[in-house]
Amino acid sequence: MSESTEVVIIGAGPAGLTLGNLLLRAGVACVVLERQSRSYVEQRQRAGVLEHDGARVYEDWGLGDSVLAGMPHDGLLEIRVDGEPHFLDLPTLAGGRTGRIVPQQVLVGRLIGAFLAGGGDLRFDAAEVMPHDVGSGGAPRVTYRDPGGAAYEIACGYVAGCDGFHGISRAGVPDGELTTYTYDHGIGWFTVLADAPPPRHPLFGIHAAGFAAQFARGPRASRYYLQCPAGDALGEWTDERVWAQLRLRLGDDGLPTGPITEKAVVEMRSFVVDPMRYGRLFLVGDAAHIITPMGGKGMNLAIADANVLAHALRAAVRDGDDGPLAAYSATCLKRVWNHQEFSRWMTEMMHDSGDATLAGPFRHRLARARLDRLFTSGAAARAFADLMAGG
Ligand code: RFL
Repeated sequence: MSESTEVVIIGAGPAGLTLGNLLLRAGVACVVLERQSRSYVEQRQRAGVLEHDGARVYEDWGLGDSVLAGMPHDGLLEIRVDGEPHFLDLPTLAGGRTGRIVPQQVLVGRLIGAFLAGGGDLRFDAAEVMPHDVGSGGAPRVTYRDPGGAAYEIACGYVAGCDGFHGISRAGVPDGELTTYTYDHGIGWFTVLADAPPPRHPLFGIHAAGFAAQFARGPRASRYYLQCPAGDALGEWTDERVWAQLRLRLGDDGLPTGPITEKAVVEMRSFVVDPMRYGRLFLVGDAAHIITPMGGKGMNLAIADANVLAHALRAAVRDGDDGPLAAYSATCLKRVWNHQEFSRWMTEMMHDSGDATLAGPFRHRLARARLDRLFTSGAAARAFADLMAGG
């Protein structure tokens, strides 16, 4: 079956769904193709904080009510060093720029609801999705099969590759067109989701046994992170060991527990492609870059990219102005590298200040000084809060 539209969006994660909603608002026709089912994407639990700049994207496009209603604002951040609490009042330090506590699956569910309510064309269970002829001078089209096996072809002006790190969009770009930057942070993280009461405030634990953290994922669930040796296997982490290490590293003998619903090893790796474009294919979110979860920037970068691309596509399609599209990659990469630097800076501070055997005595002292500066220098704390809010 042959069809046509202005923009085909591959992937219905935060990047693709944000872009789809913004294009709908901008009056630019688009089709979103997602290989998974609706219930699968609505249950995929990952990030949990929408930074101030991310929330502004939805407010600026008139989606604040449908996407953000009832989502609590962030407030204090607790950093517990050897069991001793330190608090940073992020919204006050950032001059009133507050983020929102928004579990990623809730955001995705609301974006799907808003897109469909606005008449958006979103096709789940799309198999064998493949972009064609996206290079300069080509006439792009995207092919796929529906769940019944019927073949579709959609001719379009532009393709947005919003299909995550393992997607097909970036993989189809000819060798030599993109420069890739990768960095292995040399540590491991083990993450656990549990139906256990969330902390009063997002909580980071600095301890000689290693870094740990606990964040709310809704009113009755928590996500935990535990530093572990790079390459650690899941089997090494029994439930008993998880809770014992969390109690130790978070300095809380009475830490409430609950049924563990997910365990995973997180790759502490960074990756960036430059440019985030090949001809009429634009890479958005994790398809173009991944960042460690430290600082909570992955989902927020995806939303920021989608916003830049929506503005640029509106200018190109409605006003015939290709300037913003030409600047898309450079505009996004400025923020991407700023956040990569912040995430790396924070990773060093949070890990090296804990386990001195890994960092060595000199780096351990440096990291303690960096941490101390956050608690004693207003200027340092304000810079930190500014970056947490979006930079
Ligand atoms: P996504 O969310 O991976 O969505 C990509 C979508 O594309 C679909 N897809 C395809 N569709 C059609 N055809 C194909 N061939 C396709 N291949 C893939 C997929 O099914 C999917 O629906 O990418 P997007 O939209 O760029 O969003 C990025 C974010 O999901 C990601 O950056 C964050 O989740 C990262 N992340 C965190 N980010 C934060 O901001 N704060 C956090 O605290 C945070 N914690 C995390 C995280 C990621 C984690 N994992 C599992 C990678 C914690 C974890 C454990």
